[in-house]
Amino acid sequence: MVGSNARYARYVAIAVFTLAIFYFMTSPDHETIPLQRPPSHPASRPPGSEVPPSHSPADEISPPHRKESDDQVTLQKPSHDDEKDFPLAMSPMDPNWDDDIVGLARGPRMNATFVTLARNSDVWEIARSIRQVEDRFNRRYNYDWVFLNDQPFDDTFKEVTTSLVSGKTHYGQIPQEHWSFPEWIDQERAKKTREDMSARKIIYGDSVSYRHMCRFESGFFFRQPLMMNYDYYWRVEPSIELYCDIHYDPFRVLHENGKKYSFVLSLYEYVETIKTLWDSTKKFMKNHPEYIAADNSMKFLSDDGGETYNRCHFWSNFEVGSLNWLRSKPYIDYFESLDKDGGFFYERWGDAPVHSIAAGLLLNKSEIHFFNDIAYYHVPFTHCPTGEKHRRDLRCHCNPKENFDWKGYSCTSRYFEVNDMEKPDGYKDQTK
Ligand SMILES: Nc1nc2c(ncn2[C@@H]2O[C@H](COP(=O)(O)OP(=O)(O)OP(=O)(O)O)[C@@H](O)[C@H]2O)c(=O)[nH]1
Ligand SMILES: [Mg+2]
Repeated sequence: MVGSNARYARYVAIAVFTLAIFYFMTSPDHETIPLQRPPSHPASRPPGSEVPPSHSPADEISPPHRKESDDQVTLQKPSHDDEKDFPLAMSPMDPNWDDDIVGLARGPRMNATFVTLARNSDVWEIARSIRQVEDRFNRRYNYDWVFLNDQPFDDTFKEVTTSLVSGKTHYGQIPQEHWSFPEWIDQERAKKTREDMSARKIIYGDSVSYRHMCRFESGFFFRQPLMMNYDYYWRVEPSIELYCDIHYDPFRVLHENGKKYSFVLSLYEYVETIKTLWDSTKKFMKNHPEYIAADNSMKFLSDDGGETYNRCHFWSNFEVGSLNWLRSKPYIDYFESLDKDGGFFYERWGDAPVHSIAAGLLLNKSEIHFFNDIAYYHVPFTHCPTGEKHRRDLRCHCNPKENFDWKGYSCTSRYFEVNDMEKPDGYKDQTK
C-alpha cells in the first residue's frame, strides 16, 4: 500500500514537471492583458468622473456574461498617445494616413460614446448596424455604446449587443417623464391630429410612440444619466449600412476643429408634419435674439431671409455631435419653447428638423461638418462619396449611382453653396 502510494506520488511529480516544461516551451513571448478600453482624452473628462457613471435606478451596465477568455487579448498597448504626436490624417495625402488600418488605432481617444435608442424587438436590426460600425471603425477604437429604451432591455438584447461591441456597453431605461405627454398637452386635440393624419395616410401620423421617440431624441437623450459623463455622441439606428472604411476618428475631427454637429445626408422634410414648426421657431428667435449665431446657416434653412422654412434638414438617424452643445442653455431653451407649443403632439415634429434648425441658427457655420468620408445608408437614402479614386482609397462597396447627395430632393448641394464649398468632380453626373 505504502509502495503504491509512493509510486503514485512519483507519477504526479513527473506529470507536473512535464507540464511545466511544456508550458515554458510553448508559451508565447508576448504577454496577455485584460481587455481594456483605451483611456479617454484626459482633458475632456469632467473632473472627478469616470465612465461608467453612477447608476441611478434607471441605469444598468453590461451583464457579466462574457467568458473570462473573452476578456484577454494579445498585448497591444492601449493608446495613451498624445494628439500632437499623432496628428489626424484625413486623406491618403497626409503623412500619417494609415493605409493598413490593422490593430488598435494610435492617437488619443475622445470622451465619446455611440448611442442607440431601441426596442427589444430591434435586436437583430441593431446587431446588423453594430457589426458594420465595428468592422468599418470601432474595432480599432473601442468606444463605448449606450443603449436606451422606454422599456427594460431583455437579456437577449443585452447579450447580443454586448457580444458585438468592442467597447463597454451600458443599458438605460428612460424615465417616464421623458416618454409621455407633458401635462399641458390637450389630449383631445392630440388624438384628433392622429386620427386626421391617419386618414390622410401620413407616415407614422397615427403613432403615439413615434411622437414620444421624436420628442425624446429632440430634448432628452443627451441628458440621460448614462450620457452625462460623455462629451460627444454618435447616433446609430437599426438596419443602417456603412460602405467605406473610416480611417480617422470622427469624434476627434469634431474636437480638434471646434465642430458641434455633423451629418451625411440632408433632405426636405414632409411639410404636413411640421406645419407650425417655423412659426414656433420665429417666436423663439424673437424672444432670444442673443442666441442666434452671428455666422449662422439661415440661408440653408430659408430662401427668404427667415420668413419661411424651406424644409431643409440634416437627417438625424446619423449624427456625430457635441453633447455639451445639446445640454447648453440656448439649445435647452429652444427645445423647451417648442415643447410648450405642443407640436410634437399636435403635429408630428421630427427630431431631425428640430436638431437641424437649432444647429443652423444657434451655431456658426464653421461648427457644422459634412462627413463626406462616412458612406451611409438608412432606408431609403444612400450617401456614397463622389469620385472613384476616393471610393477606392476608402475601400467602399456602395454603388455611386445610388448617391443621394446631388439629387433634387437632397439639400446637400445647397449646403455646399451656403458654405462656399467646391462640389466634387463628377457631381453633375449624379444629379439624375
Ligand atoms: N425604445 C423604443 N425605441 C423606439 C421606439 N420607436 C422608435 N424607436 C427607435 O428610435 C429610432 C428611430 O425610430 P425609427 O422607427 O427608425 O424611425 P425612422 O428612422 O423615422 O423610420 P424608419 O424608416 O422606420 O427607420 C430607432 O433607433 C428605433 O429603434 C419605441 O417605441 N421605443
Ligand atoms: Mg430609422
